[in-house]
Amino acid sequence: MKRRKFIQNASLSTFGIAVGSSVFASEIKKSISEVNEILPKNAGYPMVIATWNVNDSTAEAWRVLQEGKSALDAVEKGCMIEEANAEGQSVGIGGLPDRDGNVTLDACIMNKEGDYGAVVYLQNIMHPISVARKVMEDTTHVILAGKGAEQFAISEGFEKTNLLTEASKKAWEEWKKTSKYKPIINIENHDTIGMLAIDKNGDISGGCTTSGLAYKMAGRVGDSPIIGSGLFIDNQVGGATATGLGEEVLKTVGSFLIVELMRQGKTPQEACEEAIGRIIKKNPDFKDFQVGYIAVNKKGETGYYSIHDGFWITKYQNEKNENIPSSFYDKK
Ligand code: SD4
Repeated sequence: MKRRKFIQNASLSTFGIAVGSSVFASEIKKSISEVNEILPKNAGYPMVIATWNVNDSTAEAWRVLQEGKSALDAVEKGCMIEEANAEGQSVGIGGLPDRDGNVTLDACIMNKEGDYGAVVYLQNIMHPISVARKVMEDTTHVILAGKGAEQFAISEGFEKTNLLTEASKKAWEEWKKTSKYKPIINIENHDTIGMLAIDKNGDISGGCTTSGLAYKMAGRVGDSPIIGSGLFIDNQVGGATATGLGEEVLKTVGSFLIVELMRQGKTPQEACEEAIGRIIKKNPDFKDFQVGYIAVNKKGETGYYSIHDGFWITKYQNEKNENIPSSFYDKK
């Protein structure tokens, strides 16, 4: 019925254009809105999904997508919100330092062409995600580390910033009293930000940014900036990103695994569950650490899964910016 009405209106509109009448112009508008009604709703994109409860980040990415910009722009801008949030102690400024008191940041970004850029062990720069993008777009390399990454950032106009806030310094001084290294599960319900977006053209990009594990050894690099581990995008298939104990994600190349499982026909949810399953199989001691994955396929269908309770994701899709608790393996 609707389709017939649309066809009638469409032919009226064609005539309207010919005679230039405003009555017929309004018919054109009506017809366009009816086309939109007929086309499948919930195509799944544009959309953004991120690890943890980061509504401001997903809202920013969504805003960028609504401007018609690329998924790459969206994930960069979305990640930057958390990097600049001094209250968050696991990303960007305010991140908890390594055991020597230095805040060192890891980040990477991937675009729809499968290009990749990353910075590891970057100090004194607030937006590692943007430096990673510059590495991808303006150099012939894919990863820059430490001092070299910092020098590159400064040469690109990034400002030097002290990333160790009073709160993080205090927490580190408290930790030093025992100096016991133990990964903290679901730190303050907010952790590494991994973000995946699909723009209006259906193209996928992703970003991942973190200060890594609190009180890590100096020089330690986690999964977040490493292609295939903390993040992987294949624009033909989908994308995945990780949070949690990076060593375990690295050993199972988790994000690449998830994308390959989706390529073989698994849903994003099934793929995330299998990637967590691989970690569990290797680790009888899985009770002591957390890993969480999120994934999206080309249709905008999503999946998320973690080892333990407490992992949340934020999804902005179909005009709704939602925090959703992830399902998890360890039901106790
Ligand atoms: C890392 N995966 O450096 C990151 C940090 C993280 O829980 O997500 N911590 O291992």
